[in-house]
Amino acid sequence: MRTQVAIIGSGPSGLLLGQLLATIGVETVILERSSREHVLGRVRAGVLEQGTVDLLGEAGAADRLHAEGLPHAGISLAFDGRLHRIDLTALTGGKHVTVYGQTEVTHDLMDKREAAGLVTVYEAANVALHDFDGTAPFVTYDKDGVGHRIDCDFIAGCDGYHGVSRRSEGALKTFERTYPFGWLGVLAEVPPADHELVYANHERGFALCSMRSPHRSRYYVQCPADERVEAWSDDRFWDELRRRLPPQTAAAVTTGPSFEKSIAPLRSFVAEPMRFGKLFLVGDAAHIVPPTGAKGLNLAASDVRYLFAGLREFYRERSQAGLDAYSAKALARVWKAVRFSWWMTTILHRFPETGEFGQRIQEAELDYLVHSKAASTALAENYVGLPY
Ligand code: RFL
Ligand code: PHB
Repeated sequence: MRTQVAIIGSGPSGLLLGQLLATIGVETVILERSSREHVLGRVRAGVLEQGTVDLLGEAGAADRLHAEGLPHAGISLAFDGRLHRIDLTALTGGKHVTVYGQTEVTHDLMDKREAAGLVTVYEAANVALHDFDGTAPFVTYDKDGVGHRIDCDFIAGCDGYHGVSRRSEGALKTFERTYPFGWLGVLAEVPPADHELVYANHERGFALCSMRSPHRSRYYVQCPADERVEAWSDDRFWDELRRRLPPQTAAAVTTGPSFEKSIAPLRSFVAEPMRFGKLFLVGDAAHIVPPTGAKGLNLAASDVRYLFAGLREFYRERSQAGLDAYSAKALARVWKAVRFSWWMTTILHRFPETGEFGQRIQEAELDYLVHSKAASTALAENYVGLPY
């Protein structure tokens, strides 16, 4: 088989890149290790920056997002037993974020791809990348025990943190920070405790009230990194969540049976550069941020936008300039989001090793943050998304 761009991974990065390339007539094949159902079963991000919404619109995959996405003009930080609202819209000259689940984004992009008759190979095993530092790259994989080969112009490594693309290149420099805790997340068919997201700093640990719709809530609590999800009954989760919230917010939590419960480790990670010859790393394949700043999915979208612009320039004008600039452009934005996500994580979580000094510093920082217009503006500007 031959295609123009072979895309590894059908998460949001791979699907969005494929859809954008389809709008300019560039052919793609997506190779995905898992099944369609498995990809759609993963519950992850929930907050989209305006740039991400715009890009989904450009890809022609934003009809349901526009109809069902919830625009949010603010978030609250909870500490000292009460909520402190950050007015994102007032502080950023009119910007907002949109609450819409990653699962729905993926669903919409998959539907669009299928309707256009574009090829995705699910359950592609042993995907391997070849000759991307030469002139004739190709990808091999097995499907139902039979070996296949796809020749292509370029390979887009959109296969996430555990994918094969990054591991195919030895000359990477990596930067990593792990955190001594994870997030235990629950999804339940109950109305949210607040109409906006609440990020809580509490002596028992961080908690987050989020949502997917007016009837569906997503909650998280900080837990030890080696915690087992089986140790958490629904009752234990709801009790712990309410303990970490201000009394008024705790009283507004509607409990109910959870239909998803999982633990995510927290990590900051960047691999440089993001391009090796004809191979481009995109999204989680190149970088991971802790979810505190809601940046993971949005960074994947900005990478896609830079790569799409480079590929469009190549196919339309036969110019390599955009592709040559991809890694540096993407990394400049990536590092700012890595910094913001690390900082949000640092001010909101309990760190076992920093002791009482660290705790007082956190309290001072939060107090400064909500009382200084300059400090809250810096938070708001990063939260709604830095310009591309
Ligand atoms: P994805 O979504 O991981 O998709 C990669 C796809 O590649 C496939 N794959 C392979 N395919 C073929 N061959 C191989 N060898 C392959 N290896 C892997 C995988 O099956 C998968 O389908 O990466 P992408 O597209 O770059 O998208 C990035 C986002 O998914 C990610 O940044 C966010 O979800 C991060 N993230 C969160 N971000 C937030 O903003 N808020 C959150 O609450 C949030 N929660 C999370 C998260 C990431 C998690 N991960 C990665 C474990 C919770 C979790 C658990
Ligand atoms: C979510 O709704 O899953 C979510 C929202 C905000 C975050 C992280 C996750 O910062």
